Amino acid sequence: MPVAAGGRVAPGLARHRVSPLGCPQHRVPPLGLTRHRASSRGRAQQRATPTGSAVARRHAGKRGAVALCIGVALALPALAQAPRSPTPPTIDGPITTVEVARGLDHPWGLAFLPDSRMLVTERSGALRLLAADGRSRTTVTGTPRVAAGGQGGLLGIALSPDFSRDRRVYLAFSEAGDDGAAGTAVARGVLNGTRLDDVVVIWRQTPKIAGSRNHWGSRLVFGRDGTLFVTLGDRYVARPMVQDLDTTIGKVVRINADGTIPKDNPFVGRAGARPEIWSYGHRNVQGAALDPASGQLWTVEHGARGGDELNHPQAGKNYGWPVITYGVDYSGVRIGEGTAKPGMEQPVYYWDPVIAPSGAAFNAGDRYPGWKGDLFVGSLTPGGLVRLELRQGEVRSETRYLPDVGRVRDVVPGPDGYLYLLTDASDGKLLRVVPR
Ligand SMILES: [Ca+2]
Repeated sequence: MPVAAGGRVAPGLARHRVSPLGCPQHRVPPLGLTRHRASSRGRAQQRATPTGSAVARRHAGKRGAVALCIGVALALPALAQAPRSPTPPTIDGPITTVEVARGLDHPWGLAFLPDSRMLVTERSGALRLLAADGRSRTTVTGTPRVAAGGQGGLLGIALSPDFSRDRRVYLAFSEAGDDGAAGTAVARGVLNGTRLDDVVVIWRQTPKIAGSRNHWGSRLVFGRDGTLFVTLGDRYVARPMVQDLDTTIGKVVRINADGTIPKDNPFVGRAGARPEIWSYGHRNVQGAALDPASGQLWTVEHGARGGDELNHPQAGKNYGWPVITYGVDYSGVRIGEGTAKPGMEQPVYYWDPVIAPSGAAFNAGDRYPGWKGDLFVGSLTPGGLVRLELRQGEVRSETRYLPDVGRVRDVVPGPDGYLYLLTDASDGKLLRVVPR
């Protein structure tokens, strides 16, 4: 397939699936796609040209169903298609890792205190406080009771932007409800030595869902204005609620640091919509980071098979799940209506095969020459660290590193300018990423 060397994304040549109409997902050769600069997002849009349609017709002539499908597609206004990862090979170098700590039980989230000690959440429910050198640790008491199991437990963590004064720690976790139901929730408390005081749940996903222990989302990211983004999942069995604005299933929400609702949220005052919703149509967002240059939110989302996505969620927009997606169910069954639909956003970029992304961070430091401003994403499967070079809101290239590091659950910049990783294992590690 048309993959440029070195993982460079070949604009307009990425493999595309026909069609916006929900026709069967026949793979077709490149349709002579051209790119048009999106007006507001700076993102490329692509549509079939007459040259492309000739290619398409030639191909489609092989099968009547395909011809019909493409013919109908070309007769309608073109819909944007996102660039697909060229699936570059994982390379050994120019970075490696130094082990800072090990013996962490499925660590999920990492936050650095101002004195360089580290808080690490473990999925089973423990919050560990590690010395700056990683060699000793204590368990923080007073943490909320979590519904651990499946993918759920103690998950994302963030410190208050004003932590040095208020000592507040924010935790995302799976919270039990009635009759076996559970949902993602956000608690905050005050770190006092090795104890969390004044713990209060400031926000709860609604409704709580029974019959699933998966898809909790759960990254916490503070915006520059002090509001808190909480990324969520579709709870696996609640897919029909993702497009329903009266739930917070499959949403990114934005709340104030005390759990109240920012007055400038996009659905404030709209009947039948939850006012905390920032964006919707998400499947399971386990990576999120604020671009240090723009202050805007970027998210990385677990898709179904072939549908992992990089998004740049904007206020009030619909990111499509489960109506549009590049993925199919792991059973092979199609999902939704196709890959594009008016009123629904395309991802900035998607992965097929998937990388099972978890954790994302922009590199703002100077430790890695030439990589300033790049977005790093953890991969659970196949594992390792993915670097995305971004340019004007588009992915310019993708490179994959650390072939032997295993499942990466979180990626966090340290106060020393290095990136730190958590690996997802019963003997999970905290690793510093260093140039080789
Ligand atoms: Ca999407």
